[in-house]
Amino acid sequence: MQVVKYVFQPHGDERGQLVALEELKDIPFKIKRVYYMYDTVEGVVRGCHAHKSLEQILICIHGNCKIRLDNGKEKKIIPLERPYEGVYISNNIWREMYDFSSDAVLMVLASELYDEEDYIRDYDEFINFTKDTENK
Ligand code: T46
Repeated sequence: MQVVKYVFQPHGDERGQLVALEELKDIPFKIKRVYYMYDTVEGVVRGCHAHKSLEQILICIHGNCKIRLDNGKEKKIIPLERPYEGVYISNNIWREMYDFSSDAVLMVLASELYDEEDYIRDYDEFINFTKDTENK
């Protein structure tokens, strides 16, 4: 599985750092939604689902966390530790977010509006969905 990690350009000067993200330029899709999670309780694992069509970029803009990606055949762990780096997650990938530092703020840029119908929350269903998609 190829993991696409982004390193964004910080615009630093004597005042500090600034990162700007533009759709279809820095981000490979039109951004329809932004959400973020914070105050994540120690030991919690979030996510544990896949999406049928959603694409996203995850950026830990403060603190750090880990992302486990699984395409049904292979798993990869991606640490997010810097506010100028992000990981791209396509559809059809099981994701889990864990090991959040107490100060972690995980921001997500998403290609679609929220739609519960797009979620696959059962792992066996995810495996069947990936097989069906491969056979098409
Ligand atoms: C994903 C990972 C990385 C909304 O009302 N609107 C939203 O846009 C989102 C994302 C969530 N919600 C509600 C639905 C739940 O009642 O917020 C609550 C928590 O959502 P969820 O349990 O889905 O959160 P995570 O952290 O397990 O997953 C989220 C995204 O849902 C998901 O798309 O890929 O982050």
